[in-house]
Amino acid sequence: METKFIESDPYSPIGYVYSMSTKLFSVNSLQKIDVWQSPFFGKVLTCDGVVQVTERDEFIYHEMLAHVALHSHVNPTSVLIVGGGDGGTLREVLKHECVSKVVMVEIDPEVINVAKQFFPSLSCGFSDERAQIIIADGADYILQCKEKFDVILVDSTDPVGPAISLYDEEFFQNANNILTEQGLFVIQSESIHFHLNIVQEIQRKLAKCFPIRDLYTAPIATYAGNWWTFSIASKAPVSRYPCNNVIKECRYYAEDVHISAYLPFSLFGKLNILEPTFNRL
Ligand code: AG3
Repeated sequence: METKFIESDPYSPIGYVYSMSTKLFSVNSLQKIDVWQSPFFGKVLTCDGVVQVTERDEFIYHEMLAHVALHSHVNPTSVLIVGGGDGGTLREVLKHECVSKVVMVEIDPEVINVAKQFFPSLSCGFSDERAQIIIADGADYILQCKEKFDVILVDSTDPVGPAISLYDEEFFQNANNILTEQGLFVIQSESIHFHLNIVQEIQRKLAKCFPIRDLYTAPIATYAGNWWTFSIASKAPVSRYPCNNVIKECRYYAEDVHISAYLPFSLFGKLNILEPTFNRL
């Protein structure tokens, strides 16, 4: 029997309606987590009524979150993922043989359990010996952390509930403090169409903590606003071009995708987003 799911996205002026075959699972933890079966999207994970992952298109988001930074560092060996409990970002990071250690800090253990049970194609990296999974608040973890990372990836929900602190200037500064000298930081930063104020704000806050920053995008059909952005920052100069041969095991990410994902320079002024400081050559 078909059932309708109406998305209730706190920052979007529209709400998508999905035809789902059935609801497979539901649990209340730090947030309300639901797993749905859709005839078109496969399994769908929602948190507090907002779509986080669909089996059909999650690869675009996860590949783009992970691989741009990992190809902008000459030799990334250590990676910290903040959030990312479904495992999709971890799966992508582990494709890089140079990466010898990945720490994933997820605040909600139920997301990990649900991923293990319903999304084996995302959670496949949890058993990798390079991966260390920690259940903690990412903002607290980063504040107390004594080790340094080459890449930090923030894979969170929209800036609501426990995720709000991951979008603070203080969090960006604390992340900067635990990056190696050539380290890179990436955070999913919402859409240009529906969340321009959030994009502008994230870039402004990043500019206070990092001398080098930029903004790249990916088309994501299942996140309302679709013209999705990722904010990337570094302490040391970085180019918009990949600095090593790009990995081949991707369905969306590729060298030309990496280069063309960056927002065209002339749009920063038109959209009132701070000018980027990545090297454009
Ligand atoms: N994290 C970003 C979800 C953003 C969804 N927002 C929305 N639909 N308005 C997804 C986590 C996947 N690992």
